[in-house]
Amino acid sequence: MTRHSVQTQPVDGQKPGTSGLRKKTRVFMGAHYLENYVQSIFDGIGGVEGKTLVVGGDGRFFNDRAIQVILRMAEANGAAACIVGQNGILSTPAASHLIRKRGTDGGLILSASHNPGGEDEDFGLKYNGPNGGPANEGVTDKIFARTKTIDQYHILDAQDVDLGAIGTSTLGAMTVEIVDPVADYADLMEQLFDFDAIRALFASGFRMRFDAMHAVTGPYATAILEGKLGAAKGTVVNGTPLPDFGGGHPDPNPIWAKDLMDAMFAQDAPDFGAASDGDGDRNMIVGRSQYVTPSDSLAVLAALAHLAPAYSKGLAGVARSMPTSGAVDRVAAAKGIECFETPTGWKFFGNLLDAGRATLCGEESAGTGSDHVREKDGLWAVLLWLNILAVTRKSVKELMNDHWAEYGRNYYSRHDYEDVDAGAAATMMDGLRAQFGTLVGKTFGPLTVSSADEFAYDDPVDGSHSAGQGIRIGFSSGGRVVFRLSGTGTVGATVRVYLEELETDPARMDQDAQEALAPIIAAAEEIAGIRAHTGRTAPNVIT
Ligand code: G16
Repeated sequence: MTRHSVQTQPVDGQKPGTSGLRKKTRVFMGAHYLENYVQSIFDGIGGVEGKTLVVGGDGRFFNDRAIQVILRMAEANGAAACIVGQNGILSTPAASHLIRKRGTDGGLILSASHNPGGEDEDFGLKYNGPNGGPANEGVTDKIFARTKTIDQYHILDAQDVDLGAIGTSTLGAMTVEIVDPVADYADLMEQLFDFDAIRALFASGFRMRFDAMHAVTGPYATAILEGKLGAAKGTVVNGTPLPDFGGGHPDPNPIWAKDLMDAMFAQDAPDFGAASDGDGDRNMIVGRSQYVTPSDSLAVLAALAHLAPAYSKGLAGVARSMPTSGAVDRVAAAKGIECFETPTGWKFFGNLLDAGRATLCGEESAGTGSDHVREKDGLWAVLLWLNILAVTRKSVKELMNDHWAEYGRNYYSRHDYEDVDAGAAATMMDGLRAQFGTLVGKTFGPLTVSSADEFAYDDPVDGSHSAGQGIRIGFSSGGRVVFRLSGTGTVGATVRVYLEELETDPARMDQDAQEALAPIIAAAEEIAGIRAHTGRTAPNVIT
């Protein structure tokens, strides 16, 4: 086995987005592309000499090939050891846990999350630091800077490592440890939640459907729900991870998890439904005939987390991304705990979690998590819901109605315009910025604008400043609209329009969300000119 230093030159567009670098799989498969990025990560974090890294991914097409390259490059860069999930599999939260539990120097997670997988679809790679969380902007800036100057990478000339065989071997001078991807994670869940209570719930005849969407949570959900908690066989559907996710779009929302929605709104619907995404960090919660928005889910979990053993002493604080609804703010206010509003991206929660300022965090994009790891965690959210259902023995519908009666209801919806011309999207955003000075006081139907600005964040822990994090327009009704460009798309621009209206009248808690939001939707169009700019008459995806 010999080590090589390969001469290379920078390639364009290796700027990590909201969650690492995401590109078409064929781009990652192109000459030197993956190698350049891996070397840039290694260089950007100050080298990996003597370090131990966790490596794993969501099993999508190219996952296994890319891991072989990463292992050979880690060796050639002097890494001491890599801990790899069996067959290259690790859900994002399981990777985060492993990094923390084993005290490693971080890890490389291969995933494009909820984006489709396959040779013609998407691939991604990100670095998580020793705290188990996504690298902060200071680190990703260094990685990006290196992609622009890179002139060589180092790689070992060697045979493939057998990723299927659990145990320890060596690759050159580096130790490679292949671990069961589920075991440590399942143990952690058992420490956090009352498994006896959940077991009793299932034993009482409670029925559940968990749609793993042919993505990474299948083995985790099967082992925990069916294996440890006694849910009936067949509770987990689409439970085998496939390189192309069965041709589906592993994004747990009512559009892409339509089969689950149909099952939950059918006559013989189970009591509880849930789904997770490509890499297992997102979740969707749905009761019998009751969809729960991610923003509402965060609020309910914040209100009732104390029913689970790990959170029985209450929460230090909560945090949500700016476009997430204010439902959780109302819970925090009632409980007298701090509530933080951060930019979109899980990395912004890291400091708050590390500092013990926030215990629970969540985002409208179907991510919820706590300080047990430093990533959002789909199955964790499902288990916390199960723990709450087991203790209260209420239905999801009853829990939601109780919640809205107590705290008010934040009607919420997100309208996405995907693959829009990037220039047109930027022009639309500039057009909004140009109106900041004149919007306040203007009326749109029944609504009066009360504020208009672009969100910027000063991290309360390290003082770092993040600007340009989404345009928000508030209305005196308590409603608002937020405009933001996605940081995770791989083609063109995706315009996200986040719509929210607060309802505190108990007689008006049962409306259809799109109807309740109709005045805000109309105002958003009038202010931004979405149709004219995007050339679209309607959003591609409404969640
Ligand atoms: C990633 C981040 C999330 C963030 C989401 C936003 O999700 O991890 O924290 O909310 O991106 O996506 P966008 O920029 O497209 O709105 P994931 O699940 O793709 O890793």
